[in-house]
Amino acid sequence: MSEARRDGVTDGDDKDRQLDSARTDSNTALTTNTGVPVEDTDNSLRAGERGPTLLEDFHLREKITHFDHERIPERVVHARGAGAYGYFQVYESLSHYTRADFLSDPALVTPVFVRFSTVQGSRGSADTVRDVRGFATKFYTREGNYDLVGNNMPVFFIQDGIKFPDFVHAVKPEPHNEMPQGATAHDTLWDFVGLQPETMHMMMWAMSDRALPRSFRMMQGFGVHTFRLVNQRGEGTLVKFHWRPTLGTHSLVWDESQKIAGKDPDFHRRDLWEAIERGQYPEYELGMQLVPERSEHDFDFDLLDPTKIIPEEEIPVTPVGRMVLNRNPENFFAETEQVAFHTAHVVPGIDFTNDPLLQARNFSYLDTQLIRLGGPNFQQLPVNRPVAPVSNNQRDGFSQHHVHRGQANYFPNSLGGGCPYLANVDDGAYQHYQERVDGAKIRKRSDSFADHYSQATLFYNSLSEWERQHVLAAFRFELGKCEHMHVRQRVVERLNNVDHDLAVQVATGIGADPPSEEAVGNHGRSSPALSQANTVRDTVYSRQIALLAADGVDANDVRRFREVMAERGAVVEVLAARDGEVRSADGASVQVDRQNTTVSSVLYDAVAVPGGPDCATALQGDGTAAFFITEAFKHAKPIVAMNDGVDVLANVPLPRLRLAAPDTDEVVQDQGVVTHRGADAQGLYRTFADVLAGHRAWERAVAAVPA
Ligand code: HDE
Repeated sequence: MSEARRDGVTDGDDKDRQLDSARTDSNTALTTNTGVPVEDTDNSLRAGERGPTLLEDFHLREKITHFDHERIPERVVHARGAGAYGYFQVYESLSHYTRADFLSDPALVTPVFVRFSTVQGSRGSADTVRDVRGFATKFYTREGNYDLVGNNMPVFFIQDGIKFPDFVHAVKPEPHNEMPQGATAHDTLWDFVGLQPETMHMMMWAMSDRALPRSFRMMQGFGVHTFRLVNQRGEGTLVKFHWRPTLGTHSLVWDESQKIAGKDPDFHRRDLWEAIERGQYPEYELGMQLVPERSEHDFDFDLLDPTKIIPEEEIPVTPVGRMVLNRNPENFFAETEQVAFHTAHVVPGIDFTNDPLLQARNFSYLDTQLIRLGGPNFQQLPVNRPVAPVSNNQRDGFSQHHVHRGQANYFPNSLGGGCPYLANVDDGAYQHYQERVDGAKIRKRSDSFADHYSQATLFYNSLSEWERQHVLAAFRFELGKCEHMHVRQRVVERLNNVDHDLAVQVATGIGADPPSEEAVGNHGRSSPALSQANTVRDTVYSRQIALLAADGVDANDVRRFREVMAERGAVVEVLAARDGEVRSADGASVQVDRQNTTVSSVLYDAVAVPGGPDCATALQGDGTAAFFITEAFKHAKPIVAMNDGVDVLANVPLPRLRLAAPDTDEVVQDQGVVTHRGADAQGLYRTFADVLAGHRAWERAVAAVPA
């Protein structure tokens, strides 16, 4: 990474300055790990040119040994991830609710590191699989690290952490043959789901478009559990955390996701990295649903049950602050792989509730990190180190990096001057919320956790028609991959408790028996905030547009389209059959950004076809270009054609569309396909930008499109 960019972006960030002490550049002569210069790293030391290698070759042994130990265990879940640094700033003081310093001072800029992840697949799996996404944020506050370890869905599969190993075993690749990778579409998961009805609400989310985010920059984050804020007076307020991307919550479609998994398995990782390198920093707003302690029991579900949301129509989400991610890590392993998040990393003013899933998490993260990061000193790793001072008597262990001075390593002591001494509340000591608890030791789930279906139905009812179609298709796909008919059948019976019509339609698609009657009537309630149809749809910022070009292209069309889209923050890439440049109709050269065989329509948000008669003829005769357009159409992507480019659309295998006719100046928009012929294309650009801001033309009928 260039120094100039880093300096420009990160000046004044405590964490960045701290990381500087750990950054190294390999810009001297080659040395061993002990600093001895090396003159030959290609030939091992041997007895004679063709003789055996000598044990005394310390350089060979060190080099190979280090290599042999380069790998650490991957995370048991969330193994595949991508991270970025940035900052968080609260809008107004929340000191009424919490004593957390970073939430109390609007002038304070708190450095953060965020890691996004998939859950099921291993480190090398594809980004665009159908899965939940992790959204974990580490706030390096002045009072210590606070981790908000969330997901992009607001509920979870199970209610009690003791079920987590069972759930994860069921969802991971099957134990006998380690298949499938990065996929939930297999028997063991659905066997578990059918037998464990508390999964149903989350399964509705997992079968929805939420499981196919267009980008990490376009997905929500949720803390899932109900947490507790505690103010200076020790008063608690129950809270659910929400992250909302400023670009809106948008998704891919399933066929596209599967193809991207082959065309660019790093799709989300690359998108995050490139957006930050371009200076188009991902932004999220932090929101809170705040519930006074006295209202804890005012709901028809239990706030401690992590399979439930609080509908936003009941408790609105209050926007409280903003997070911007503006710096890529410099070393994937050192930072993104070694970062250690933990729900129990809290700061004064943030506390837990008795959610049984959260309680188990508070045990699990440290436990797993002890083995993953090789011992108890992983908080000393650069990415994990707090910017707050650390001072205690915890000593020794593998890879101890500190040289603790002094004789006293115990408390209380007089030999070390009584240090480290105990902090009091005024010094910012953490104090646990004094919740009254009283109960018999018992292994029993509360009856208030018993309703597994009402909110699954609420979610389904809240979706738009196209979202419901996607859910139906997802159930049919996933269950269609299950070999055991009884596994399919049991899930259908469960679905009948969510929505009878859905259960019947799923059953019909997978050869199962449709339930003959409703299990329970659909309660008919909905929560519009849950539908992606109601997300932000007014910006094309950072959207990727493929412009198809060939010799004879109208250079003006290319230049003006590029300029207008760039003004709006969209990125246009010129694709052609070969790298370098194409010749325009008037003999000028147009720079090609990518050879079209190295990319695919699935990697773009929209397609543009410029004018130029020869270009149009060439594109019509080019199967790659024709398929590009057809496939983009299939995936409901906006398509724009200018002048002779309109003829290309008329000649590729698309359903009948209304297109701009010759000798008219009309901008025609039909199912997200925008066309125009004429010199003044401002109206075309405007209409196209509106369609693109809407993400996809969901009204488009695509079933018959051969792509
Ligand atoms: Fe996690 N989870 N989890 N989880 N989780 C881990 O910790 C666990 C749960 C989440 O980018 C592990 O360091 C249990 C809910 C994220 O590094 C592990 C239970 C939510 C990440 C673990 C849950 C999450 C993890 C694996 C049920 C959303 C990735 C490696 C009681 C609110 C963090 C590690 C990163 C990672 C345990 C349920 C989110 C094994 C026992 C609910 C985003 O400790």
